Amino acid sequence: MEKTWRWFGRKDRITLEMLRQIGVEGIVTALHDVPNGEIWTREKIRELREYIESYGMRWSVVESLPVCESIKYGGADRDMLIENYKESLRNLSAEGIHTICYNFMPVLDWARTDLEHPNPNGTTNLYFSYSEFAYFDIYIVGRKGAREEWAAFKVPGLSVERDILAEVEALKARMTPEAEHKLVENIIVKTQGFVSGNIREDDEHPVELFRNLLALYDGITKEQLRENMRYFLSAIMPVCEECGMNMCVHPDDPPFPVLGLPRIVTSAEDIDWFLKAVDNPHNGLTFCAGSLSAGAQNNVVDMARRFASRTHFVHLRSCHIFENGDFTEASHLGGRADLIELVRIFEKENPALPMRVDHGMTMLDDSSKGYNAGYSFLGRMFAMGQVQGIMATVDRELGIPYRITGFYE
Ligand code: DNO
Repeated sequence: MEKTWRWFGRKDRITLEMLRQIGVEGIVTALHDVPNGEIWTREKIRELREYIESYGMRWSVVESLPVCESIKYGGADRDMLIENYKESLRNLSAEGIHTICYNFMPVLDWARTDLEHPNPNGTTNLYFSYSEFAYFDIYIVGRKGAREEWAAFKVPGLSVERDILAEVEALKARMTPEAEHKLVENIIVKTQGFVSGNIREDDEHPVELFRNLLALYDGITKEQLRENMRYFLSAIMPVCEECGMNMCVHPDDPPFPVLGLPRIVTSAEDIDWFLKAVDNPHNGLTFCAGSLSAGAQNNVVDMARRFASRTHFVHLRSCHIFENGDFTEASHLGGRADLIELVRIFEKENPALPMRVDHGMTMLDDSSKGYNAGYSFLGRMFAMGQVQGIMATVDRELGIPYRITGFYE
């Protein structure tokens, strides 16, 4: 696979010069300063592409070309927004970029409750706790019907009994305003802005904004959301065919419904649905092993075998699910995702497939640097080293040449 790295543009503290030294071949990025829904112009795309190329790398993948909420819930202006999307696709293709990662998650791009959960070795990782999430839902957002839903809650994919409401009350007894503020920051602020999500770090009333966003989806069922995804994909496929664009949807993270919102890219059944609903090779998947492995229902290796031929982009990361269903991000050599087997599957399928190491632990100096949540430098570099080792070993096994970049050979 092509070794790529998610880079957040010129403002990223992690520079292209640093990435050149650690074996990165391709860059995954976006025009983060263009508001969602606006057309990405050729000039802006070219300027960033040339900057990346001046460091000896290429712009391999766009992550993300965001799909506006209105396209997701089927608002009055969706056709206009889809036209803009098509224009951006044409412009990207004219500049030689042909792989587009996007998501179809309503409101919240991804969710964690703790961004600095300690590992036994003193590093930290991202963490998802059901009871903290339920507390946020019931007591901070105050969503109608939340309490009833949590009363009937079953941990997805596991047969463990859990009285979430009792856990939420226990949390409430020891909650402080600071801890409450932190929960808001973790769930809807710090994880969102930098990925072109709906809420930015400087929004003054994030919870209010969030409630308004949730309201847009009143009455939108899973079936309706699926229809809206089918509508969007059918509309853009002719442009994708005409200019050789590969669309690859990112799975929902975490892969289960949250806050009463439907989620439609969570499991093998879901993936099978959207691939068949618009059965075109340009309609494909970002195989995010981390997001998929956070769902106990998912056998990630089986899914990779099944969907490899429609996978256009790979995210390598792995999750550990605790007995009560909470999950955290595991070592890239451990957890549920079996990255060694995944590398074998994808290297056999297509050695040119772009792959990036996803989320790394925060280790050593990382914590003082203020990196985006999940996107540390040393932790990700450590994972990148592990993945390069896996790739070199698997490639030798398979008789595929492994590319070492930056050294005399
Ligand atoms: C989080 C990322 C997501 C992803 C988008 C793709 O770390 O994996 O924000 O980039 O969902 O559209």
